[in-house]
Amino acid sequence: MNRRIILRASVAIVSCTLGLAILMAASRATSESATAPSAKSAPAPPAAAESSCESLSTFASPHTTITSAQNVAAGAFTPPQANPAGAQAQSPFKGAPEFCRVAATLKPSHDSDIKIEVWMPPKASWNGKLKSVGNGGWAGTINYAELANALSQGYAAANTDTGHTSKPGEGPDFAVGHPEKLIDFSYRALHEMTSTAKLLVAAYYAKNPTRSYYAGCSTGGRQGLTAVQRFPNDYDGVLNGDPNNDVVRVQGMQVWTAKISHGDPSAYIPPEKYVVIHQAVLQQCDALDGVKDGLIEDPTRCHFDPQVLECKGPDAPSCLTPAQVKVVREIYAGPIDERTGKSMAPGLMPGSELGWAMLSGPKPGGLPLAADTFGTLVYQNPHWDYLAFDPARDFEAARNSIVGKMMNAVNSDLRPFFAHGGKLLMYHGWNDPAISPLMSVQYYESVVETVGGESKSTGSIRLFMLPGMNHCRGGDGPDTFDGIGAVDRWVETGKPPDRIVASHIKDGVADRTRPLCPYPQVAHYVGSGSTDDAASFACSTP
Ligand SMILES: [Ca+2]
Repeated sequence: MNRRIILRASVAIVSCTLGLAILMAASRATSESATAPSAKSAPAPPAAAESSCESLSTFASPHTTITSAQNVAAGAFTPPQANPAGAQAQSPFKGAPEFCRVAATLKPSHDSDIKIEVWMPPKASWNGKLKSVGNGGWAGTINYAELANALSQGYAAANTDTGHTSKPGEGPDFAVGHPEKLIDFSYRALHEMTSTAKLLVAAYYAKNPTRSYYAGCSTGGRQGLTAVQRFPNDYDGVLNGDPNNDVVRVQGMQVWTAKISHGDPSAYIPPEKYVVIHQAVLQQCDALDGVKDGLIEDPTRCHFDPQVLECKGPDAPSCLTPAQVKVVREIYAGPIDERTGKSMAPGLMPGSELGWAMLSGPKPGGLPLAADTFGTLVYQNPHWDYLAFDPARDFEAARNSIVGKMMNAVNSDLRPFFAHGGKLLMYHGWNDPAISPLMSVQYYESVVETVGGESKSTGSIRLFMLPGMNHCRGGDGPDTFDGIGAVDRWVETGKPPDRIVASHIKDGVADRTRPLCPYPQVAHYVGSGSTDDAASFACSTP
């Protein structure tokens, strides 16, 4: 696996000079954005009359080229072959209504090549609002599935490939020698897309969108937090899940977790043992919340010590060797500076064990993304070896690199976004095996502190933690909820969501519902009624 990563990284051969050029572009971009005036796109003067879809092919705007504008009949859209198989498998297109599909290319810099699509339902079925959707991984494709979902919800919808074209699994090689493309990926493409989408909506309907929302998870979560931090006037409401916004610490934790799992063969934990560890965790912590249901409502109260699983005799499938016990402890604890003992980033939570193959399994799917961040972007070294990862040295290097200076979105001062009524609804799965859920907790708490305490923040930002949910979706916990609906009601009424009902879907049927509660509240069983029914639970502070 190590060899595989080195081979992948070797595609990108970057000289030190080139790296310096990227760094300089990064710092220039950062300072430009810091001093730039409010990014609010001037309200477009709507056209006097609605436009036909085809007439949008002559739509004119600076550095914008419309490549296609045509009506698509209900259910008739077929995504291109290049779209990730997962998006096609969901088949959200068959139920999509007819729409006007506009594709455009934006070139805000000489090296930009930002593809965007804006999908607009007929005026009679349009809810009057724009919903932008985010991407995953290194992006590089249009997220057709989420465009179709937004369309089916009544929104005009927008998405961008973030300025480069990638096949699934490709890393950040697009950025090598192309600092402007890394700026586009980091924050510019989404902002440019948003401005252009608003103009296209105004031209098509002869009416500005009454509200503009954004929804995204993982990389999409980073994109959403980037928007509220850098371009606070772009959106009225943002739905933000499992964000990779602190790329330095998230991907540092990922690389480090893979290193401790694979560096010492005697400490490697066969995936069959994940179940053993998970069962031991549940045995100790499931009932702490008053309901034995396979879910840990508040894993921060679960202080599981894997010592209880240490083999009494030789290694066996049902126990852990002392070296494995140590690795399990470290996975929960997260990376530390080995010299000072200082925590560099939070680890994974008790309850997440069934997903540990993501970083600790034989072919950790989450590792290439993180390893490319360090190998290609931080060190520009095709021979960079994740097994030599040193938290103290490598977190610092990442923070001082283009990753920290340009991709990171950790500014906790959201007052400009809140000042115009912007609402930020964050969520994170407690069982996320890729991005520590405590990253969202820490960012949320930093915003609360920065804006002056909970009384100042509670009307503008809320965090909902999902017990038993994996990365963005899936897992034993309820993971299906109307997040954008909650954002919309919040923006329209000014009343923040006090609970959101989520469902666990099995074979197309909801077999369990549970309220999600605004952090730090958790759901408590009221003592009567089905424990699979949200009505039997109340939100309260522990
Ligand atoms: Ca429980």
